[in-house]
Amino acid sequence: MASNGNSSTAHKPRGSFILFEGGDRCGKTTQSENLVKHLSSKGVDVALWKFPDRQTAIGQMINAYLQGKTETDDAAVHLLFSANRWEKRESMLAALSAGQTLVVDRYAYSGAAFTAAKGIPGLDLEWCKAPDKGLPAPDATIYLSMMPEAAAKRGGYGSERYEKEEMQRSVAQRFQDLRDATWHTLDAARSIEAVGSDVTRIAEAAIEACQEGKPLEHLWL
Ligand code: Z5A
Ligand code: MG
Repeated sequence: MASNGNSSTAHKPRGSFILFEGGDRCGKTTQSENLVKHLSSKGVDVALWKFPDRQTAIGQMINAYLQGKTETDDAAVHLLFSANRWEKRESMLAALSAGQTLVVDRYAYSGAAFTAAKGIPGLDLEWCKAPDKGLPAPDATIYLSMMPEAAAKRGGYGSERYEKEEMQRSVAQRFQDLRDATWHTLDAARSIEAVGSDVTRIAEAAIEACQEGKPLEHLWL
């Protein structure tokens, strides 16, 4: 049947996938929450996501590992973090194609950076990236850059497994190896407001590009 051309059949532009990455205490959660508030106030359909998603059965295994309640083989826990993203893939694609913008607090770049930072023979960066190949790729990755020593001054690191300065330094190096065309590096040692105004500019440009038809890409293929 031919379309009658009314607005109910008009194509709605997809939402944008805006990702925050960076080390511990650099301000990812602060900035992602502020961005969601700002976009909502402008009428943008937007949701905040976070990885690991500790609510799922896989996420609960990850949570126990991060809190030091269980010991898991490093390769196995890496695959759990990746599976935690794959189990959310369909709902992520559905939200984006329904026009919802997703602001995401950590994703596959954290996955690869943290495991590769352990320096375990065989678990190099390429091995670490492999299980996430083909996942939806972000339209903009906002990397909040900060010296681990400075981040530690923000109330100190927590008590979870990776929250140590030496580990954070190694992670920061791996993040540099993962930079790609989606990457925007911001100096996260500035005020919340100064970082936030750069974040808004990057996010609004990413949303506009998606509205103009930028296709969704896939990670590391
Ligand atoms: N991990 C992994 O190994 N593999 C994976 O695949 C994934 C993750 C996805 C869970 O992280 C751990 O899982 C993480 C990586 C690993 N381990 N580490 N490290 P998480 O996301 O649950 O926790 P986190 O992000 O590392 O820590 P965080 O405390 O949530 O940091 P943040 O979100 O970047 O910071 P924040 O909460 O927004 O801010 C921290 C404090 O600083 C807070 O008091 C703020 O008010 C303050 N703040 C924020 N911005 C500023 C500025 N600009 N000036 C001054 N003070 C500020
Ligand atoms: Mg956080």
